[in-house]
Amino acid sequence: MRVDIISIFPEYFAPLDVSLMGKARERGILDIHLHQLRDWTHDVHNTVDDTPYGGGPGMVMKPEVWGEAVDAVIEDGRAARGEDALPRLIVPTPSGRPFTQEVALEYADEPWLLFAPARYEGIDSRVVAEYGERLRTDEVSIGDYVLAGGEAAVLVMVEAVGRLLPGVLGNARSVADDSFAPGAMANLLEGPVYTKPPVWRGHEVPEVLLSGHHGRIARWRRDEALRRTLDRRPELVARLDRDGLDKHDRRVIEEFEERLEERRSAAESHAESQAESHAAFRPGFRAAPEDVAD
Ligand code: JB8
Repeated sequence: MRVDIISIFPEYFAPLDVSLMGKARERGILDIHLHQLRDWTHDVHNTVDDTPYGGGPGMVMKPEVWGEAVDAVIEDGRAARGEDALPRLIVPTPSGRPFTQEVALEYADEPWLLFAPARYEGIDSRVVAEYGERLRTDEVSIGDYVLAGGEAAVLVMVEAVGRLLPGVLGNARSVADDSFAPGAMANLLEGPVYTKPPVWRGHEVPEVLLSGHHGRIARWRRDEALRRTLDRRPELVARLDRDGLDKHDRRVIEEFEERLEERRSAAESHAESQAESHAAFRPGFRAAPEDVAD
C-alpha cells in the first residue's frame, strides 16, 4: 500500500519508523511518502494560513497551497503506479465521520491513501469540495475530543490500517480476535489477558486458563468479553446482533443486568435512609447569612 502524507510537520511522523510499522516499511508492505506542505508556497514567508472570512478566532489554511500540493502528489503517484491510479483522500477533522475498525478494514483494501492533516482552524472548505468531485474523499474523526492538528489522527489511522495489511502481523496473531473485529467479536471488547507467573503478588490467574480445556477457555473468554462490554460500553451490547448471541450469551447478559438492578436498588434504599437520618437530625431553622447581624 502507498501512503502519502502532506503536512507542515512531516517530522511528526517519525514514529512510523518504529516497531511494527517500521518493519512493514522495511519489508515494502507500507510505502510511506512524507511531504512538506510549505514546499508548494510561493511567498518568502511560506505562508499556509490566512484570516477566516466572516471573522472569528484563529486562522484557516489557504486553498491554493493545498491544491498545488495535492495535485503534485497525485501526479507523482500516477508516474509510479500508472496513469489510471487515484488515491483515496482522507482529511482528519473533529467534524468528520467516525473512524472505526470497519473503516480501518475498508482502508486496508485500498492500494493508495493520501492523508491531508490540517493545523489552525482547518483547511478552506473548498479544498474538500474540489477533491470530493475528483477523488473518493473522506472527512474523518478519530474521536470526540479536539487535537491541535490532524497529524496525531493520521498516526492513529496509519497504524490501525497498517497492522491489517497482509504479512504485517504474521500468522501467529490473527486480527479476527481483536476488539471490534467482525464475526464473533463484532462490537465486543476483548477480556482480560494473563501470562506467567500463575500467582503474582497474591493475584491468581483464572484457573480455567490453566486447565488446557480449549472449549471451556473459549467460552470463558467470550463471557468475560461480554461482561466487560456490558460494564464499560453497554451501548455496544444494545447494538449486538441478537442472532449472533447463543443461550449462554443471553444468560451472561441476564445475570449482569440482575446484579446491576440489585446494586441500583441497594443504592436507592441507601439514599432514602440517608435522607431520613438527615431529616431526623436536621438542626432547627438557621438564618441565611445576610440575616445574621455582625
Ligand atoms: C486543527 O481532533 B481532530 C483534529 C483537530 C484539528 C485538526 C484536524 C483534526 C486541525 N485541529 O481530529
